[in-house]
Amino acid sequence: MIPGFLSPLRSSGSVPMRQLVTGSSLVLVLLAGRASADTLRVPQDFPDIQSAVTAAQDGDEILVSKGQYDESVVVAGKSGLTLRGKGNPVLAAAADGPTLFVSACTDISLVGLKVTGGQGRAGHGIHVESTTGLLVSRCTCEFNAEDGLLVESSDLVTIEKSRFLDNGDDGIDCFESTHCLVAKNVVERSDERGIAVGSDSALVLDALVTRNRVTDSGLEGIRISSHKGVADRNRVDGSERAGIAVGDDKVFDLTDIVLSHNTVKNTVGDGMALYGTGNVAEDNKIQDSLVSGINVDGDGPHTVTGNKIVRAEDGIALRTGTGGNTVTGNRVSSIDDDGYEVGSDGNVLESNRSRSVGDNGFEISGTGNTFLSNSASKSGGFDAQDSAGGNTYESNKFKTVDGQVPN
Ligand SMILES: [Ca+2]
Ligand SMILES: [Ca+2]
Ligand SMILES: [Ca+2]
Repeated sequence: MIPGFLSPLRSSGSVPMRQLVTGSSLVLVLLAGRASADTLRVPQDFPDIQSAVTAAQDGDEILVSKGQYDESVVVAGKSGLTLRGKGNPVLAAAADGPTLFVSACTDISLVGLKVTGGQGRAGHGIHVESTTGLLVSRCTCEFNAEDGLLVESSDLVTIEKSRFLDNGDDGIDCFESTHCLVAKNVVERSDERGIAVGSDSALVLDALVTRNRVTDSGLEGIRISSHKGVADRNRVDGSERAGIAVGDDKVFDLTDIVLSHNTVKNTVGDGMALYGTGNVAEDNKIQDSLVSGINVDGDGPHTVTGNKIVRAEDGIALRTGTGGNTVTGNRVSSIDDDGYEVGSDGNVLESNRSRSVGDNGFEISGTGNTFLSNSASKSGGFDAQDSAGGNTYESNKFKTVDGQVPN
């Protein structure tokens, strides 16, 4: 279930931003108003990138040849500008602050650049702010003190086919920005999050994070906060917190976020964590989580369906939050403690399976829950144990039961 709101972005992931924003009459008028866009060559026509940027007019392309450029570049107030590297030129910061700073621009493309050495408290590789229409494609951002790429307060952003390695904060951080497509990137060894998309306000993000490979993140592999976002078909391996998280336990104003068809492995925290209300985890594969495969918290009702979880402390945990969640068609196996731990109230669990768990298949301490057509086998403790009572059971396959579970 991928909401349709992203279809214009999704169908054009590799199309230059100029085409993505053809709805912007401003861009078309500017492009049509010149006889032809110029190509400015660095270092052939201009000794450094900054002097080419300063000279560039709307619609120009700056072609940067192979080599290392020790500069911190500022692109401000430009429209329709492309910075294209030929032969993987390296842009290395010359001062504190971001290596490449893009501010208040329209329709900017950054293609084929390696950006490194961002220093100090604002030492991001690429920092983009207040820009409409951004394409970052086939770039590498590595060894920057802060984020590899920080995009703030911007709209219509495509980040694709790029690499974000060994950055001191997040690999990719889209903050207070809308219509962000983050696709087919490789993100490794971020000190904090691999990919963060979010807002501190109630911003509707319309974000899609898809087909990225995120490895060895110091906090969450992927984190989405605020409203309306999708993480689909990503592969996350190795996170010190959750592999993929909707917000965290401090941010509860989170809705309409879908995590689907992702593969998550080797998390020190939960495989997936759902906070907020009205979010979805479906058809994910999660293995080797040191805490829960999926941890469901927040105000509910969340939907957790069709997930497969192997090797975790608990399979699916509904131990906190206000409950009211729908949990259907999940399979958990080779779990250290409980397959499903249900501590909150008013949840519906239907057609879930638990197999080979150290303690209970279904461990229930909440009330007002409904258990329908679930099954458990090879439980070290009981297939189902209810220490609270006040729950409804129908058509479950439990061989060993304890407490308030009917025989
Ligand atoms: Ca950050
Ligand atoms: Ca447990
Ligand atoms: Ca237990």
